[in-house]
Amino acid sequence: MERVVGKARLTLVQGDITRQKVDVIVNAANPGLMGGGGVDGAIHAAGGPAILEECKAIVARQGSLPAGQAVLTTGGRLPARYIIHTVGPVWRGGDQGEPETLASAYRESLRLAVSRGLKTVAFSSISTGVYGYPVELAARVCLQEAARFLREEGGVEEVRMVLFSSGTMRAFQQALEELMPSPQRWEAPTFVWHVVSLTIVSPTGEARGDEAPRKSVRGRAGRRIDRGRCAILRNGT
Ligand code: AR6
Repeated sequence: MERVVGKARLTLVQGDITRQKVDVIVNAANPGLMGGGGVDGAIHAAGGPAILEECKAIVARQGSLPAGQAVLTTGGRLPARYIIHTVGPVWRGGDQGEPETLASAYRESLRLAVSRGLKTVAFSSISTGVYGYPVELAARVCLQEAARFLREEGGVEEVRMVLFSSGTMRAFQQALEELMPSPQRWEAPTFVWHVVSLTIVSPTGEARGDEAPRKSVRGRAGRRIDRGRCAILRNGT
């Protein structure tokens, strides 16, 4: 599923973020940046020890990473060149600033990508696993912030949401459809209602020698059409 926003593509794919061939993938990390379970564990396992080495150096330099912020490391052995590590909020019921912190995690990750000239960015669904953020709510926050960023700030070519499970994929599809409905499709009922066909009726049917022509015929909906006139009929009426 895909939408064009500004000059960029906003895409949803179901899959494994460690296999994405993009400039940078975004990890759902924790403040200590020491790896963990979920997508964080998968990224460290697939990318190798160089990632943890850089994470340790970052923490030694600037301390632990607050929720809503983002830092960049090598992609190690991953197909992606770099990894952005961001920390999402732990869900505590929704009135502890969770939506703002989650939006900040996406925004700061995108700003970091732009500042490093990285054009294709693949995100995991931040906070919706161990951190317990309800995915239907998180999907809306994520897509709203990504769309706002692409419209108002820009600088990337693709924001790709990589959703691991079919349930997460469905939640994001629904949120995207609500936020940016797909253009009307040319399906039969729509076609009937939207296309007005010009039907020119020859009122006499065929010319039949010197036989007196009929004065009128009936249109498809039984409407009378007089000789020498044409009628515009709405399909199906
Ligand atoms: N590719 C894409 N998405 C994945 C993958 C994968 N390989 N594996 C899991 N997911 P989580 P959080 C999805 O728990 O909620 C870690 O221990 C997963 O299905 O990884 O932000 C960190 O160290 C879910 O939809 O991240 C932190 O301590 C989404 O990734 C804590 O968990 C996020 O789930 C962060 O929790």
